[in-house]
Amino acid sequence: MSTSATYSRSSRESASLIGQRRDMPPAYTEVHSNSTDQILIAVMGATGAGKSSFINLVSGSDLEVGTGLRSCTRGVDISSPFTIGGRTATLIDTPGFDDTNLSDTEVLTIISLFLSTIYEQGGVLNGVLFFHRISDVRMGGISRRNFNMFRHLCGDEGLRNVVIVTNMWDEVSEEQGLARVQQLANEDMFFKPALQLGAIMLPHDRTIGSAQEIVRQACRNTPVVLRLQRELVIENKSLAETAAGMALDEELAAQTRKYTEELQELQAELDSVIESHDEQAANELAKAKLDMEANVKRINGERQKLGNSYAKEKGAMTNELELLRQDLQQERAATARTSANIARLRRRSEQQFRYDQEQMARLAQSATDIEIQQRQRARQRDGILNMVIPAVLRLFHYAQLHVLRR
Ligand SMILES: Nc1nc2c(ncn2[C@@H]2O[C@H](COP(=O)(O)OP(=O)(O)O)[C@@H](O)[C@H]2O)c(=O)[nH]1
Ligand SMILES: [Mg+2]
Repeated sequence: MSTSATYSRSSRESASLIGQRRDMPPAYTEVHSNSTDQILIAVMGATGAGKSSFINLVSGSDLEVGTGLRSCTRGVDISSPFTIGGRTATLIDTPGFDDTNLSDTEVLTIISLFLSTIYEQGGVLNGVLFFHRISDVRMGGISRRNFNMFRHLCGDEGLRNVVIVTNMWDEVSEEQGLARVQQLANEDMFFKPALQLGAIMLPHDRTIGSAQEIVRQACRNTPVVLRLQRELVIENKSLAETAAGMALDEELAAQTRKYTEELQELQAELDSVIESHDEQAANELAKAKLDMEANVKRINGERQKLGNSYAKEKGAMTNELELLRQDLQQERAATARTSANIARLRRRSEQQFRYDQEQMARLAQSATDIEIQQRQRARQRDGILNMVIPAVLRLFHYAQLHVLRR
């Protein structure tokens, strides 16, 4: 039996809503928003947290779902739009900051490109879902890193539209799950600060009902501009200057420091084994040193990328969008021309039809007139004949009488 079935109603209710209700005034709302019946929700969290599965379940989409530890969301993915509470919702799937195909810099760049572009195009997020596996024994490195990056890109102001979704309840006992919820909600190093700033925590038990309830919760929000959107679009910062960019750069810098120290230690060891002529140890250390140098190079490359890839990609994306917009305009103009031509043709054929009908009516009338005339003429002729013949007959009669009399 699935453990989700044993996740009883009362305990689900007790865990169902943790965090403050959002009757607080918006900390930072922007003037423009999606049309009121359009809902846009971003879904974030570590790789394998169940984001794509959730999106597929609630929207009927067919996004790729992971089978092992490898991630499959390459960049941002968009669900099919679906109707909920009479409104049309679209969910945005994002890669986690532990992706097997993308570096963290690439993940942040992709999320930044999406968030800034959608905001520039007049779209705002009604909510952000952060997925956390309740089956994780503790909020380990990956979950914590993902949540840290998430906190930086949402900012305090974005948290009131955040739902922390706990899932994979079928992999823990009810007691374990509820104890973990309490721990996550009550400890400063976990979700407590976010919950105090307006985020809420809801469980997802893999049923469509719980998925819809989570989406409905996000539909009730007033759309909010996330910190990363404000920094990139309104304050025109570079990605490296944003809170999320700085946090990631700090992490990369710490990694560089660590690798550089290890490299120095390796070098010292290598010097001593070279002195002691231990060739095998020297070879092993030289190889370890090469690996470490490659690590330092990779991390430095990531830091450089963090400094310039967003601007480069953003430029390319803006050009692409401009071309698409032009294409769309041309298509719209062509459609408008075609519609005008069709309307003109329709008017003309209607005119022609009316004209033809009038002509036909006129012809029919003429035919009737001719018939009438013919009938009249026939009647006249008959009349004339009727008058002439008796007259002729009479004349003949008189003439006859006259002859006979002679
Ligand atoms: N046991 C269990 N597995 C789940 C649940 N949700 C998703 N999964 C599985 O977790 C794996 C990763 O899911 P996926 O949706 O690809 O996660 P993503 O990387 O966050 O998009 C897949 O094998 C899913 O079938 C759940 O609630 N319980
Ligand atoms: Mg996925």
